[in-house]
Amino acid sequence: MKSRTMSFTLAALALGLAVPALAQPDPATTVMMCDSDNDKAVSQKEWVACGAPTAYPADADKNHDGKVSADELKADAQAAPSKSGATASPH
Ligand SMILES: [Ca+2]
Repeated sequence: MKSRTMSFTLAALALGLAVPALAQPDPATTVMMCDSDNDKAVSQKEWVACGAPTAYPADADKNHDGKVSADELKADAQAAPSKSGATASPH
């Protein structure tokens, strides 16, 4: 029973360590890395193609143009920090 708990803890730790490391790039970097057609925004197709560690943030697409810009990602991350994997900070 104890070893099962330990395994779970290690798995959770591994996930906790891996995901923030990949999710950490700021919105501008994410857009720069995933924007393959250089329109300064990332479509769902581009998002998936660049292997983003989180699901495409469709709800960040505030102007509903089918892609998310760095500004939209930034606003979305600030609205829900836990969703992007970012650690909540006091500021
Ligand atoms: Ca948009």
